[in-house]
Amino acid sequence: MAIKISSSEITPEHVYLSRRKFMIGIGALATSAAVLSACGNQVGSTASSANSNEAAPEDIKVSTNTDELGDELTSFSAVTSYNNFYEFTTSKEGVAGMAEGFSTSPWEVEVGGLVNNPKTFSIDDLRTKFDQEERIYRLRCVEGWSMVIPWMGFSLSEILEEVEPTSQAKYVRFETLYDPDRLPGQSSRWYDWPYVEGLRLDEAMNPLATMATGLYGKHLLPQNGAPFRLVVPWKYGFKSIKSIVKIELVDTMPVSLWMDAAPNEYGFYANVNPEVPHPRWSQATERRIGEFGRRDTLPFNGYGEEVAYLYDGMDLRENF
Ligand SMILES: Nc1nc2c(c(=O)[nH]1)N[C@H]1C(S)=C(S)[C@@H](COP(=O)(O)O)O[C@H]1N2
Ligand SMILES: [Mo]
Repeated sequence: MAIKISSSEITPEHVYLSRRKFMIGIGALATSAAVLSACGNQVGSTASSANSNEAAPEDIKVSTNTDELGDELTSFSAVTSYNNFYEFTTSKEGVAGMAEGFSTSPWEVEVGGLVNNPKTFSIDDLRTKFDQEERIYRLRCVEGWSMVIPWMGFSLSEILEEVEPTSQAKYVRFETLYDPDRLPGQSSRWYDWPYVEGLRLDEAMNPLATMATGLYGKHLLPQNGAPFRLVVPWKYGFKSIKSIVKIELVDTMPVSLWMDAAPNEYGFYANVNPEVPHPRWSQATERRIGEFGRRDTLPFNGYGEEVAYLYDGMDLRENF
């Protein structure tokens, strides 16, 4: 079954930027209008292989076909062919092709900053030192679409316990590989590369905050953030930063790539919240890839029991 995703249902994250960035963009790019409309067209095109299992390899393994709410897993082919990964391209259907052959070995992840015991892990360390579990989570993109993905990985807290944050550490800052030769999207001047994301330390210590090394029982493919990415299931998908090379404990709130690009649109917390619209569209409903129609978006993406305590007493409209 092929599904169509129309541009009216899915608004791309990248089409509008803050006024400041927009002015820089116009100066840098004489053809900015053409670039914007080209991006719009790409998003409106068909995700032809989404939810078709035809291309699924033999070795994909899952223990169950649903998540804890009974929602069906999104097909392997949709999870690996409809992606946001701007280091390759802003075309969701284009990422997999562009990312093919991206080399992830050797790969090292430096964990340091305000810690007693800084460490550099190879990807083999990360796959063998920490028990890899299947973790089935919903991924809700800020654009209004979602998937259910069977990740392989372990809690971020396990790495943090190894490096021992000091009492000054308040936030965790993550960085994607910066290498424009291998990640051609990093030549785009619209964004301040590398991709950066962050969590408050107590959010990072919540067991749902996951470091993923695989999905469907296989190592991650490049389009999904190989070899090592963050998965924060209660926050919009852009917090789940891909292809991480650096994790740093810091004392001030990190500025993410999206906060830098459009601070009025993308906040630090980015908790999934149907009651707080994005400035340009509602967040009340979402399109589950592979389904027709829309379903209601759940507060904290359905993980409120596990995470709502983190925000007790906070105004989640102000801290969006
Ligand atoms: N480095 C990096 N990480 C990223 C992105 C990106 O462009 N670059 N896109 C984010 C967005 S917007 C989403 S919705 C998810 C998509 O993850 P998936 O393609 O594995 O489904 O990755 C997030 N992590
Ligand atoms: Mo996203």
